[in-house]
Amino acid sequence: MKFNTKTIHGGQKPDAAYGAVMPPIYQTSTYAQSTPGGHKGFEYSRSGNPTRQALEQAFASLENGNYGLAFGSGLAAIDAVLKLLKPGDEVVSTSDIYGGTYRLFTKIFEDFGIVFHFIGMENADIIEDYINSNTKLIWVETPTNPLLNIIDIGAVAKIANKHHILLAVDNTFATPYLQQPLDLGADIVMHSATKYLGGHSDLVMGALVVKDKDLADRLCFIQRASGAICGPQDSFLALRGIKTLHVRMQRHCENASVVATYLEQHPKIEHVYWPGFKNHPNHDIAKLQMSGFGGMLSFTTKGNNYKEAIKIVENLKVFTLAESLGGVESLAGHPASMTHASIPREEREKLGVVDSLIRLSVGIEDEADLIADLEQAIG
Ligand code: P1T
Repeated sequence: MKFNTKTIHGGQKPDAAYGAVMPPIYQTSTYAQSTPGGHKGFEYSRSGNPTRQALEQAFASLENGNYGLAFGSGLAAIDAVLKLLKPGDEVVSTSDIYGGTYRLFTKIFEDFGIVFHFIGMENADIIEDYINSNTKLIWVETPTNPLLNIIDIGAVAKIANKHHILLAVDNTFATPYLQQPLDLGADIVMHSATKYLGGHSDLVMGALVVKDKDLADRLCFIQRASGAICGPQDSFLALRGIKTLHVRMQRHCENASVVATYLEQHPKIEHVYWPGFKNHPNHDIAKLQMSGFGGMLSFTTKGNNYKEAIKIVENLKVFTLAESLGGVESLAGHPASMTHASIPREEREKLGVVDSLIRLSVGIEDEADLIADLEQAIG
């Protein structure tokens, strides 16, 4: 099945009971048993729920995996991956990552004895310098949040494979429409399904997809034992959102390209971070491993003035000033004070998350309205 058909049919068949075309919302915590253990495949909704199961199969289908798992948030999904580890284990992670991921790693899992190395991975070879016999996981986010760096998943997978280390890729920004990390050699693909997969800013959810049965069993055990699952209503909403993923992503990519090109020539703009530009440091890798450049971009204004950046995001009218991304509506954010505030200033600025950085999640509105809004806000 081609991707644009999988979004609509992947993992979904008409419901066995009445032929409902959309998986019904099985709003139940438990299931009748005829005798202890005598059930019809579901016994308790933390362990499994038919609506969630349909969604998990859809996740697996989109990412060319064999097993999908749905969680109550993206961070709950990341938390489950980290629970594969033991005290003393080491993780090599992309340095430019979502602030909440950094906070989970450094404020929770470091206390449990996991050691993290945060490094720029634009040149994958550098990863080997941080690998030792304790290294168990490489965590990659690409494109990165918020600076749209691109990491060569295939090159990192070769290193992970050579050293028998798990490779997990946060595919939130790209979505499986643009990039399929399992096909490039990753072991685990992770999503904040809150974003493009859901697509309508109406739910918070996480996803994991893997190919390997043993890994799936271990993650499934963690999902059930820790219990950070999503409910049937949200599962239904995500299934509905996924049906238009391909058409939404097409428009997100087109609009982001128009906005990036507009900002690039604006006299008040210092730099535009967007992997579609030929002079983006890893444009060639983006072109190879992604089928488009996505709907996200960031930019800085000349003079790196905090107050000016805040004025711009406050002045926007079609773009809404808000955390999050990936919905049909355009959002603007100020990473240093919002999504990445949990990264210490010094670390943040070293990465490039400076005071004048503004991040845009370009929605699927008419491009003329988006440009006019930026024009009046930037001045
Ligand atoms: O918010 P949650 O569903 O828990 O997902 C966390 C997460 C993980 N990975 C990436 C790349 C993310 O962007 C996020 C969440 N990000 C935002 C809320 C944001 O505005 O950047």
